[in-house]
Amino acid sequence: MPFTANRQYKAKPRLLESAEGMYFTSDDGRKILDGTAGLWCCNAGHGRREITEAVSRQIAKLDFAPTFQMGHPLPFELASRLADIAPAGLNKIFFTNSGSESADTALKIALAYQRAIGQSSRTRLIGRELGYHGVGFGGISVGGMVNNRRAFPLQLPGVDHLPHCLDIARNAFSLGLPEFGVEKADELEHLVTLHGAENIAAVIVEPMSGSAGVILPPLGYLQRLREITHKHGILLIFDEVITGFGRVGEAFAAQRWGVTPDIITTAKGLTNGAIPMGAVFVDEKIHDAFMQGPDGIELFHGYTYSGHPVACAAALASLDIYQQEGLFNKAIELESYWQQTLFSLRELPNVLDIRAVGLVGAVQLAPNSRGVGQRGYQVFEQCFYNDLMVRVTGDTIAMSPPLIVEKRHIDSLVDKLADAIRQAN
Ligand code: PXG
Repeated sequence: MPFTANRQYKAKPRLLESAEGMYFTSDDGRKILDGTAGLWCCNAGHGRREITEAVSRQIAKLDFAPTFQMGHPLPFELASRLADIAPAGLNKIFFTNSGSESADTALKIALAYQRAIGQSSRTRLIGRELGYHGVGFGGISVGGMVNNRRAFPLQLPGVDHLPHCLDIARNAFSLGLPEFGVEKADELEHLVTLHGAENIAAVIVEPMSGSAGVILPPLGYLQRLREITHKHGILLIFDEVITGFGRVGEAFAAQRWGVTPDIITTAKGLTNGAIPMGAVFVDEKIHDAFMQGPDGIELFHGYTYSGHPVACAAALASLDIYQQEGLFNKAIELESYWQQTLFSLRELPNVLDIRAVGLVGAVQLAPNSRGVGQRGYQVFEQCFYNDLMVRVTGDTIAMSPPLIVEKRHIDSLVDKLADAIRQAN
């Protein structure tokens, strides 16, 4: 099982059998409030009939079509729909099947682009401590979650990392983006001095770290990264696998926080989690650089299932729902209620920090004497038995409810979580 303590799980399994709207149903018939949109992906909630029908129509009409030197209409239609909601300029799209594939695809495009424009010495990639970019070798190399790297010492060479932005000492209980830490972006200048700008291809960061426990970008931080990357001819990649499709408001975090990168990686919410699919959004200038050389294959990269017809159908139906229901505005509309309600947990025992933006939140707990992660796991398990799904990473409980969430669900979520925190020891 992925990222699971297999033996613990098998001793005490947790099984989900169906899902509808804001709720899963477990094998023992309990309705479990989905506080995490599955794994940050079911942004329009579960069991959406429009997606089911689109998928079923498509699989009957064209179940598969090769996309190597061949095409079918749906990826083109989807790419143009996605370009319409993307930040200006990021209108060329490459389809993958997951966030991990999107991250590796983006890194490969960055390297190949630098070569294509005659900057072949630009081979270094810069990630960030505590970053998560999936589990491919590229992703774990630029990623910075130590447990995901430790057992796999053979990684990409020439990678370096910026410092992470978690600073509880200065920023605990910030409402929205934290005030302190913009200077963490200046570390990029140090890496440029150390390695030479002419050797650096790209910087990849999540605009907001999700997996590491919801680490928010300090005010001005993303702008500063953009300025420094521009100044030195380094591509900036935003990994929006979690933040894309409305999670922090607007379609992308790039728009919410007013910083346009050169490449955006996505997956998850692209199909509302219903069918695996990812998409890499690339600035037109990058695409155009590949179209200059001799006639032939411009990018030696792609997957059997790139632009899979059934996945495209799921994505198109998801986009329809997002747009018809105004779901990209929901995280902004509910942000202040979400923040205030979550912050009511502030006085509970062992709460070290609460972070919340858009419809994402985290409660960081103090570790107990049994070790790091023990209290967090206890709260996660207790939430599940309180009929609430949350995520746990270390001692941080992370939440990202579907964007169809209503105030009454937020109240219920916070009550159940409060109860689990009170019970933990
Ligand atoms: N980039 C980011 C920013 C992610 O959050 C990936 C890439 C990889 O996506 P795939 O589709 O290859 O898993 C992710 C995935 C969690 C959690 O609760 C987060 C992810 C996946 C599963 C659990 O922290 N993020």
